[in-house]
Amino acid sequence: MPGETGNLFEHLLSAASKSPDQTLFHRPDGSTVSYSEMYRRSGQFANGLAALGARPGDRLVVQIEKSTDAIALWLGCLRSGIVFVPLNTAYTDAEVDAFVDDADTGFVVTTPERNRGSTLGPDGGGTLAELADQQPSNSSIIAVADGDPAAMLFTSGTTGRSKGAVLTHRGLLANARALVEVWGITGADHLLHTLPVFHVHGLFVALHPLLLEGAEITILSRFTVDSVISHLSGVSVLMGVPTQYIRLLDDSRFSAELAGPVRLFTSGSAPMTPQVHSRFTERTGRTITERYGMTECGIITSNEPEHPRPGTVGKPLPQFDLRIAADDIVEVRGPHVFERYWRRPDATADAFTHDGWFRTGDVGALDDDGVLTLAGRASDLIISGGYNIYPKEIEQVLDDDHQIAESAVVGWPDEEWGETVVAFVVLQPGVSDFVPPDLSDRLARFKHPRHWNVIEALPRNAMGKVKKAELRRR
Ligand code: MCA
Ligand code: AMP
Repeated sequence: MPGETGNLFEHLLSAASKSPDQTLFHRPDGSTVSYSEMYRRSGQFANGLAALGARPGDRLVVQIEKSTDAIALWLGCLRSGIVFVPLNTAYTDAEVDAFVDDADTGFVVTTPERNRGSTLGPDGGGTLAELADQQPSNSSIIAVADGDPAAMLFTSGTTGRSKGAVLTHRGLLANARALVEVWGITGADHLLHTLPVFHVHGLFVALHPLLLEGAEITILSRFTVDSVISHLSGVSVLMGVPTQYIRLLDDSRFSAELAGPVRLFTSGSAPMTPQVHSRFTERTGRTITERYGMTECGIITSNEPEHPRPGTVGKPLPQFDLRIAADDIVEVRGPHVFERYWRRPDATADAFTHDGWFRTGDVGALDDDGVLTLAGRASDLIISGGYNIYPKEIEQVLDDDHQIAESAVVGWPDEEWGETVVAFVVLQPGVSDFVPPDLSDRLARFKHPRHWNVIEALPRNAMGKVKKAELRRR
């Protein structure tokens, strides 16, 4: 039965019929893509995927560089009911294979260099783009029920191995609409898009509210300080993670004159320290609107751009109910929240309370005005530069090394990255000269430990659990 909200695609590209010539994307080389061109390109991808045999409900795993064609592919999946499964471009082949297995699909798109399925290059080259080039641009927009999946993003939630969080058309639309309201996004806005498009932050938060309103986006293939500085003038919105703002502040060219005209700066995915908030305000005279999100829910809370309270993550978005449980964990409920982990009913059941609240795993407190302050996380999760890193995954790889008897991985505070990965290893008997193992085939570079400590024994509590807090204190 068709749902009330319908296919998210129709909402995101409504500007294509209202004002077809309106520019959607500006590329750094000066070329543009209008809303109606994006509409047609997504139709070509939808037809290309159908020609390959993909049907509604099939999962399409994509590990591709950021480009306007990558976004057209996402929109093409939406209109044809194919579930988009984006992966970090830093993942190794071994990591990608595990996700493809879990997603249980034969439909995989990678860059031409990887060539592990259909390919799509950064500038729209490669076999899938060529196949799309030959397709008609009109394709039907399938009717979806409210709970139908639009995308699946792998995340480890609060603990354990990666699970696919199934995100629905309805949930993504509810979150995008709420952000339009809270951040006052209009068709007059122009966003500078610097984030990767394989996470909720870059793929949904930084795109959907702008698309809903028919706004413009300058799309950078990746974040560099130089490219932000050269494209900031003329834009009204910048969204980023703390590491990006820290890098901008470390460059003297990032000035009040440059930042002044930007209407809205937002930050999230990792905590922003009070020092960075104040450095930003001292330099630019402006404030950063900090917000809090999670793959399973999109954005949960945000400061109000007009009245930001640095150090807090603001109030729940419209239609979100938020409460603090007895153990101080933030729990949320509402149409934005995901429905299930892919084929993991056990993990889904564990993630929700018996009365239907999602347990975020973040520890926080609400003040009398309903403003949330986060105090950390209940798990050992490390957040480095906005990427989540699970100690257990690294420990398992380290423990396979012939030199290592056992290992423990912790996050260590770092000015630029927020946290950085530190490994403690106990050596096998007889090993005296430890050489950090080559992890390049098994773990993406951003997960590799940056510091190694050889210790006699891991500190454990009475239950045998490694005392990570004690390791961090060392
Ligand atoms: C890159 N490297 C990293 C990271 N990124 N190391 C640790 N943590 C990282 N996050 C390493 C590379 O492995 C490489 O190491 C070296 O840094 C340079 O790599 P490069 O690709 O040039 O890095 P970069 O382009 O400068 O990347 C930094 C970055 C990036 C721009 C801050 O990490 C980034 O885009 N982060 C944003 C992540 C994000 O969007 N998160 C949202 C998820 P070596 O030199 O050793 O080879 S959370 C979410 O979606 C929720 C809903 C939310 O709240 O938003
Ligand atoms: P992910 O699972 O990649 O979606 O990351 C979500 C996690 O990022 C949340 O559970 C929080 O721990 C963290 N996070 C997101 N935004 C913020 C923020 N503004 N301050 C502190 N932590 C944040």
